[in-house]
Amino acid sequence: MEKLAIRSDWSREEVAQLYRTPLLELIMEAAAIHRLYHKPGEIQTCTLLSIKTGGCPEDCAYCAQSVRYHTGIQVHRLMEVEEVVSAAQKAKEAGATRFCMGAAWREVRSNRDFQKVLDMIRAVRALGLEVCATLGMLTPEQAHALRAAGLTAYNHNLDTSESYYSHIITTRTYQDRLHTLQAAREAGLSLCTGGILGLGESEEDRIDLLHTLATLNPHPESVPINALVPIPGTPLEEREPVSIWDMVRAIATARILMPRAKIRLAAGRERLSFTEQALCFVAGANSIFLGEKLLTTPNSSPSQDRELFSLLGAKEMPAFV
Ligand code: SAM
Ligand code: DTB
Ligand code: SF4
Repeated sequence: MEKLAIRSDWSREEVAQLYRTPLLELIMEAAAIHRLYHKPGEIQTCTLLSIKTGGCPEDCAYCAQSVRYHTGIQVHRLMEVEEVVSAAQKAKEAGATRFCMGAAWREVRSNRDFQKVLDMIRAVRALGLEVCATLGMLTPEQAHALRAAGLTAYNHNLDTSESYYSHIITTRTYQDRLHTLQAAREAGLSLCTGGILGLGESEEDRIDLLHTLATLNPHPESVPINALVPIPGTPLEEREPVSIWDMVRAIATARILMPRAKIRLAAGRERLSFTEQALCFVAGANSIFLGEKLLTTPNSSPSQDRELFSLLGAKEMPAFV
């Protein structure tokens, strides 16, 4: 198999056809493409830290941190720079190469808080880690300031299709999301953007989401595929868990459409067996969140992940690949 040109001109029909390829064939094609563009066996390890938790004015129906739902989480104001640096140092010692800071904001509003986040970025970057942040909507000026402080990537998920979006979030639009992605890209930040499966979306919605991601030009540097973690108290608390086969199908399709991207097996990994996770890696996933916690919910434990890496002979991808 030869490397083909990376395409951002996928038609909706091509994406749909690919998505509906018989699963075994799809996985094998994805694995072949994966080998061409990535070192098989290398997995990126990112650690998340919620630097500002809860109290968010948005109404994202899946989220533990929206002020609209009674989820019982512990609200926490913006952390101090020293606390964040110490968490990043621990993450580095545990083997993480990227540190992702998440804030439950609709957008960055306070200049004082923003300056503090810039200080966090400078300090974490100085540890030799890649730094990612997810702070809600950004203006072009804020995006430039983040870049100047040394931010590697900006996470801003599209979550689902444009047409299903208003069933999940009413306080902002899909276009708002795309504008922030554009601001981040124009400032020279790598984009980390993906979605959540299991919100109640249809197959068509999943195809639409993958089509939107794969027609971003250039492709996102990383694409998190989250499985909904149902949060008691949110409108989606009773959603059926997404099947492993749907996860694998979405991962394999994303791998084929966006060969160079890191595809992250993100939230929801905790409930997958080693065998199921291995299948996701074979299908093209090559990034995970490492650490006890995601933002507010538990993640697979680091000791289990060490066992998984050892079993698979997997290695951490070095920073700044
Ligand atoms: N407030 C910022 C925003 O919305 O962009 C950043 C933080 S937000 C919690 C980051 C992402 O986490 C969301 O876009 C969503 O994709 C994912 N997420 C949040 N809650 C989730 C859940 N319960 N299950 C799966 N993914 C979730
Ligand atoms: C992403 O795509 N998933 C992460 C990260 N980017 C910010 C967040 C997952 C959150 C899961 C629910 C929680 O822990 O609150
Ligand atoms: Fe707020 Fe982000 Fe949660 Fe939406 S996903 S409620 S914007 S923290």
